Amino acid sequence: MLAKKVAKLINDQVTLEFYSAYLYLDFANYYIDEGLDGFAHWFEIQAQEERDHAMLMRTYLQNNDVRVVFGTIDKPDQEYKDLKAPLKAALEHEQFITGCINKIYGAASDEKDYRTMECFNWFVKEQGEEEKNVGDLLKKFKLFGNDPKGLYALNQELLTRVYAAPTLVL
Ligand code: OFO
Repeated sequence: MLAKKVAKLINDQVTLEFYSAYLYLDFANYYIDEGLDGFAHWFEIQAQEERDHAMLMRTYLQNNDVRVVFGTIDKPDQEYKDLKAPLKAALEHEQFITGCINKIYGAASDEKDYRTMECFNWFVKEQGEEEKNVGDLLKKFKLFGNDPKGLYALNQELLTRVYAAPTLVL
């Protein structure tokens, strides 16, 4: 059985992962509107991964006999002042989510809940990857995004991103 505190943190995280998907789709909406289909595509795949995370955590709770209760998904209400703004917001959001995942891991560790720690090792690593991916994209944008040809090439590169299903086995 999972400790109540650990179960609640994971349950809340399910909603946050769905919010992450919603936020990234909002970024995609913005880029579609700006004519940047590659940037939109990149965030649509990102959103798919976030939905996967939510579903994995949901299944993990259910496998451990925890009743999952969905929370309210907040409205993404950001105003994007320029093309770089969603990239910066994405990095900040990933850093925030890393803090949430670390909190779950820390609570599991306090409870000597080795099963949850084992499962969340994957999410800890995944957050490292996601911070790097969006951080790298932000760097590229800063280098090439202000030149129309550079922006076009970057947009084309982002169109090639391929969705990969999560490797975590519960
Ligand atoms: Fe859910 O992986 Fe980042 O946020």
